[in-house]
Amino acid sequence: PFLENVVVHEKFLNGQFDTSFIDSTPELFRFPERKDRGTKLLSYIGNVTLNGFPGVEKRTKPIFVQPNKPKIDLLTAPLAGTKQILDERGAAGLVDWIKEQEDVLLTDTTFRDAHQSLLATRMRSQDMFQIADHTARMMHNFFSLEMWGGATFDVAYRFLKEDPWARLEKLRQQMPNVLFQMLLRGANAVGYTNYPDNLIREFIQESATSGIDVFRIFDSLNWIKGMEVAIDEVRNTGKIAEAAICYTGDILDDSRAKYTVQYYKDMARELEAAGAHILAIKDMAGLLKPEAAYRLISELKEATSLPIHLHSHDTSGNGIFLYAKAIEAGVDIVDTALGSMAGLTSQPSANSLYYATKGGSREVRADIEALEQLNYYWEDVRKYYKDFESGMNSPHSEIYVHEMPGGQYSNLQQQAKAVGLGDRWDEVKKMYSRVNFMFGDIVKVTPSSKVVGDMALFMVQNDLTEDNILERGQSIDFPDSVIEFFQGYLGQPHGGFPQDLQRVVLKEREAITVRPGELLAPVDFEQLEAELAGKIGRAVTKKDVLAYALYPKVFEEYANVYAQFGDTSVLDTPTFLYGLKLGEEIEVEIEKGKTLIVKLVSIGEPQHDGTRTIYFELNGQSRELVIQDLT
Ligand code: 3PY
Ligand code: ZN
Repeated sequence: PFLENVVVHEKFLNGQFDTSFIDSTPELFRFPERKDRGTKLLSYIGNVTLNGFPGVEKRTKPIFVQPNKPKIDLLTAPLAGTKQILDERGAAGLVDWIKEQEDVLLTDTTFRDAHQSLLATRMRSQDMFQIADHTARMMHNFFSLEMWGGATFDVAYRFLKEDPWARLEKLRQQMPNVLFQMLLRGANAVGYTNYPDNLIREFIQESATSGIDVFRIFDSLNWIKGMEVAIDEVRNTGKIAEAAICYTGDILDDSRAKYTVQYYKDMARELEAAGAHILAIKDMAGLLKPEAAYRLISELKEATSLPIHLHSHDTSGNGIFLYAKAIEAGVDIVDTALGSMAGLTSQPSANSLYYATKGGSREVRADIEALEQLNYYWEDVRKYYKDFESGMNSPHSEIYVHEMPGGQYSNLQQQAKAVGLGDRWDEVKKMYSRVNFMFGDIVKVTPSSKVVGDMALFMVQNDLTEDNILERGQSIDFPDSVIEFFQGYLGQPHGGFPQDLQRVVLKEREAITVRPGELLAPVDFEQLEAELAGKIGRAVTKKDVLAYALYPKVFEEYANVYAQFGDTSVLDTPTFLYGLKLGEEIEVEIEKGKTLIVKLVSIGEPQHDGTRTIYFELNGQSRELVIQDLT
């Protein structure tokens, strides 16, 4: 508009103007190349077609069936559910309501832990959006949907190049009736290290405003101090603080004297005193044996008046039996996944549990027909992510030995492959168990489990054993996460650190014993916003700033990729992971009512500079793009 006004200006037309400033400042006229959304998407598709997607074997795009969606009426609003109970009666009212229920309530983890545990957290928002309207109608009687937090926040930015906040907000619009639940790692939020208190508080506020109702809060060492700030802030938002005990060891094994029933009862009482609305038993690795569950839940019911919510993983194959015993002992809510996303390192199947409790004194509340139909959808979608499957295809009772969390199994395996230890995976698993005992038998859940995993990889890579570590470790630089752990930056483990190993790892560094949040300077959000805006050259939102504060590098990288390719979350998953086949045409809805039709016409020969020209049609018009061939 400025230039258009200039050229029609009277003085300009009469030649009465002076352009010396313009002539002497050419830098003002170097505009960044502004690419439209269509071109950016073509550029992404061209790149992934030529160069593949990290972690996906490069091959011709497989033929996938269109995921089978239930044929139901989506025009009728979903029935009211637990979300309305919370909104109408508040947190305390919801807790009373839970206690009044006779049958067993379910939390569905399909949108979070199930794919974190089976598919290295790679499930894209698009696949959730496609089924969310159905889910709201067909699972309206669930207690909650665990659909955010844990590793999904980080992985969304890091690997999927999409915004987890946008996932939350859109799902919230699509599913207004069932409580949304997230996993929050206490003082580690959704990251791998302790953060300043004000960042934890802001993150919780923003999550609550964006749609989270139930915050499952845990500390990776069961250190209550690491959970207090989060519990307090969740209470400030009026949402539900579900505080978790992380279950480790084996209460039935007298030789594992560190984690006894008494230990868990004491912890439950402390969590109740700290303000928990619900008590979660977070059995992140699936170590809780059926008889142990019966005993633990019976005793916890005596120790506190809180409703009990059990989370487990089916790695051993004992999940349904374990839940049956927990139900007998009076558990209020259990976590399940839809059948085709359940089992093994994921949660036990809701569908199976429904039948397992049928005819008993406490049945599971679910509409089995609906669950079976939704199953088909996820069965088809899961095939997209085949390359991220862990390869585990039968129950592993060895979980009782290595104690690796379900959410870690497929992720650590990817990490092992990435450092060239893919074929020594068995050794890594054994080492994982040894490292646990070297560390003093600790709770292993993110991020403490990551420290154990990093150390196990490091020891296998460097041929270290528990016998030579103290001696050889003197001259070795340990992984950063291991150093941070022994410095006390993840908090204090029950029973303290093994001092010999701590000395070897830390060398001249000091360890702390206070809560890291007491030492960390508060985040200056304004300064961070300015810094980020400078880096990415666009207006930033509060959500961006929070993500940047949590993971500066990951967020910056995401923002750069976004600037280059635009919003790739709108692509269907096969295209996102494999690109297009020659002659293939797809439709991409870039916003409501705005669809692009993209066709890959041909791929040119490689040029001497390593590029190729890719010929597309975009809405019927020819488009050529020069893309670097990195293969
Ligand atoms: C996470 O913290 O991501 C977990 O799922 C821990 O079990
Ligand atoms: Zn889990």
